Amino acid sequence: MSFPKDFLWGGATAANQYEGGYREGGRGLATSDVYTGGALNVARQITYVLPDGTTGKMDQHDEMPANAKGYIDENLYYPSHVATDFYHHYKEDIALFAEMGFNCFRLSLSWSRIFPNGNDSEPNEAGLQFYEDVFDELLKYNIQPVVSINHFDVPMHLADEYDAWSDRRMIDWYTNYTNVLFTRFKDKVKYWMTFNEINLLNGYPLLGTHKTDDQTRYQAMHHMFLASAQAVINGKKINPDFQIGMMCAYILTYPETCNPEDVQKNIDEERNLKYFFSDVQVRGYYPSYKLKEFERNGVVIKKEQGDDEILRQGVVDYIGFSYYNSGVTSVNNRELTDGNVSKVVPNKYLSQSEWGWPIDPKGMRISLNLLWDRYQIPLFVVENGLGAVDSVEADGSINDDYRIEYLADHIQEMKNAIELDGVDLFGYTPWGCIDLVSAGTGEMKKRYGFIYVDLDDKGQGSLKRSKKKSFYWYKKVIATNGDDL
Ligand code: P53
Repeated sequence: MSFPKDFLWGGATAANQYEGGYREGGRGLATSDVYTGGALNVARQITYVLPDGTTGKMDQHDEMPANAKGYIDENLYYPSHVATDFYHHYKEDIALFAEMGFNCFRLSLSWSRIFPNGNDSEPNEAGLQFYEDVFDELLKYNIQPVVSINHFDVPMHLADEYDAWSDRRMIDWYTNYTNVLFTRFKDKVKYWMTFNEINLLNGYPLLGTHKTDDQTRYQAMHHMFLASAQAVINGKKINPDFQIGMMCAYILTYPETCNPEDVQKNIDEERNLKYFFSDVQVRGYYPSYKLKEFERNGVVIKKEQGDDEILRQGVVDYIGFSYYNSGVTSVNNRELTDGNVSKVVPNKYLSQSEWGWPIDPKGMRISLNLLWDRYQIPLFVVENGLGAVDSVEADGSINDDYRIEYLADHIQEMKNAIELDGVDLFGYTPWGCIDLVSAGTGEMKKRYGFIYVDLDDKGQGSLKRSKKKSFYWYKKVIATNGDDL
């Protein structure tokens, strides 16, 4: 026995990186629409306008001026607008997923496609219909949709007018949004996730707040935890069979040495980067280490009566997580290399991707075990993969053996976690199963797909789809339920 018989095999995407059609079908603007393309070591920029009409640009990690509004500069390139155009290619793409043998497909819904301003009193029917058509197309091939309710943006109106998640009213607007989804799609979607990588969200455009300080971020998080818990509670009433999960970027870190100082620092880091979020969403209450940290740092979470009860009741059914790489924690302060996401201490035992991400398949088994040991609830690897430059040969073929090797090694470690450790893992959706825009850099050339899309970093290309070597490989993996890697 390796992978269970009904194991979910598929691929994962997100609206802001894949869907496009940003002004079609009545869709409203989202914060991701004012986010320019960048590159490795070239930060993506957020464009904004001030009330006096002056425009500006800032790095994602900067604070946006309090009165600034997201702004589209016609001379700049914003990769979300067309992305890789799932909006117009969904039938073709889903047919290709079916050909690979997918029995599930992870996508995110664009909140502003359904509520153009985020808090409209009625949903936009054309937006709902688009997703209904997509779900029907998937179900036609017996592919289960796996839905991320919100992935890395918010309707721009909510960010501009209310500073998004820093405002408690967001809970009601998100609840309204999720109630509409749950009611409309109750017989078409079983697996949901409330927020993609909730542990990575900060500032504009991901969280939609103008400020990035701890007080703002954690207050916003409190609202998101409540919104997520409320969605779980409501969802279960609408369909008790729903499986509603959290989604966490599993940033595995190792202490650099056996120096207890490194080990303690690593514990702190792991709590800060990920466990705080899963502890709240899986256990239903704030962990003591975080409450102590808030006390020390003067962070005061404003709660209302009943909040604690909602958190307790709205615990998630499963943990969806992304796993790409591992990092190293060290108290030894020396020059660090830039892995594009965070400054990382190099791990001499591991090689790196072209974008500086360490490649660590064994870390997949370790991560699965750490999560399983801590929580004892079902796990779903909803992202994993290698971002790499692909070249198209003269005959049109794309020989991405590096991607096959990366994925095979990671799947082998998932198998080990199931076979050797008894971890309850029920699905795998590798990231960007069809090429899409990179979240970190906004590039097209950082590709993850089994399916190639003809588009470059400036938005030039035919959008034509073609199969890479890994397409045929993954098809065989699925056909043998993971036995033939
Ligand atoms: P890209 C950083 C670290 C771990 C996961 O990332 C991350 C990020 C953001 O860059 O995001 C997830 O495209 C995310 C996807 C994203 C994917 O990882 O930067 O859920 O939206 O595309 C890969 O190579």
